[in-house]
Amino acid sequence: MTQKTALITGITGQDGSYLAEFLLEKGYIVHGIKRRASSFNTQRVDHIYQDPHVNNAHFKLHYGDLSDTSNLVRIVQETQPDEIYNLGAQSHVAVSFESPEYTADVDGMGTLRILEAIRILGLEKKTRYYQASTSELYGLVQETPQRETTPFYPRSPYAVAKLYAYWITVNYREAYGMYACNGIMFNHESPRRGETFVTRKITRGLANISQGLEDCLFMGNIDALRDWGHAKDYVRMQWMMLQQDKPDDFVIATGVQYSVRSFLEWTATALGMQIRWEGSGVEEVGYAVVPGASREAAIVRIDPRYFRPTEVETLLGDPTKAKQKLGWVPEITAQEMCAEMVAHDLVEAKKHALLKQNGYSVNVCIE
Ligand code: NDP
Ligand code: GDR
Repeated sequence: MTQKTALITGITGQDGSYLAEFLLEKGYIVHGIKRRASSFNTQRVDHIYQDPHVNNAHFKLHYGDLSDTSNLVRIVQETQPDEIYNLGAQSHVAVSFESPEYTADVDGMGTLRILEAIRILGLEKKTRYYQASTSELYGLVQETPQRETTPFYPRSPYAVAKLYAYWITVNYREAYGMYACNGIMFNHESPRRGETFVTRKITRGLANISQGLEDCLFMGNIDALRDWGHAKDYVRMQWMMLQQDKPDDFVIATGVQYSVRSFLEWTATALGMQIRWEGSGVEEVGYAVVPGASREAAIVRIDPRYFRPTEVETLLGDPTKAKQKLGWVPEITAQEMCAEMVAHDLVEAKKHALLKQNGYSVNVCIE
């Protein structure tokens, strides 16, 4: 079998890093697009970095940006990929209300730019395309659980941009016969999750509190419900979608739903605390109950700053099609994932605490 080449946008992000590992293990040559930044931004892929001066490097990073058409065309031309995974995005829903135009450009138009690059270069029959679509498309949900046929009702600039990306992917498949697929991914997390998404904010924040590095975590809508899976399971599915005879769109989810509040409670339990809730609405406070401790400290408070202008209250996916057609089954539960994230963030918090005890200044960056 000939060696395959993949190009990943968003390789420095959570999914990009796991997908790159996965494809390298499968023997692919992996190219990734990284953004120019004023300081290093490749922490998630540094462990798989290969020196480009050594022959036969299977992992190569290219400077680029989804807002830059000529750059994308050149990279696709140079790399001649068998598979493109478009994972790059301004992926934070709350931030998309602050930067709606940028989000539309990168998440919506960026998708078009890559599809056009494939077409301009005449690679429609060679290059298979994966689009990172999202459960945020369902927004104000029209049916529960959400499946491939559930109508969309996006509730943020991010989701509206991703709606364009979803449909332009379908359109290029139908218009030009391209092998292009949407993975409608529900939330997926890991120890590599960005620090301002809710799960990581919780595991990192409570781990810091347990080590005396922070006092209190300020949260938004803790009664939001999500269907959380593990990023490792989801990148495997991204690859599986591109190995079929015919392109198709799939919901990728666990089929189980929990609240942000439950995620807070699991994390606290893993750190040896219980949370006692008192009050309601913006006045609600979560107190840490630690066995043997005389005083209960307020460790969770509500800050309306984290409420979104239009919220997605509940998401629950139905992964039946992925199970039946591709045989995909998620292997890691939300609770197991939470335990892994807590263990990771506790090690980090302990390192910081040790530095602090020894007189070094520590900045834990709270959001
Ligand atoms: P991350 O936010 O962790 O990673 C996003 C990646 O996109 C980063 O590598 C980032 O670069 C890159 N990026 C941002 N802006 C640009 C740009 N202008 N040009 C090129 N690259 C850019 O996201 P995830 O890994 O969690 O998600 C991957 C994809 O899947 C995203 O498209 C997201 O919207 C989508 N998705 C994610 C879900 C989830 O629960 N994780 C669920 C459904 C969909 P840098 O590192 O420099 O910031
Ligand atoms: P989401 O993920 O918006 O679903 O998008 P996020 O973790 O940001 O929020 C999940 C839910 O938690 C509520 N919430 C808070 N969220 C954040 N970030 N910070 C808080 O303090 C907080 N308090 C409560 C939110 O309101 C929301 O209801 C993610 C991203 O990865 C998208 O790119 C992806 O498309 C979707 O998942 C599926």
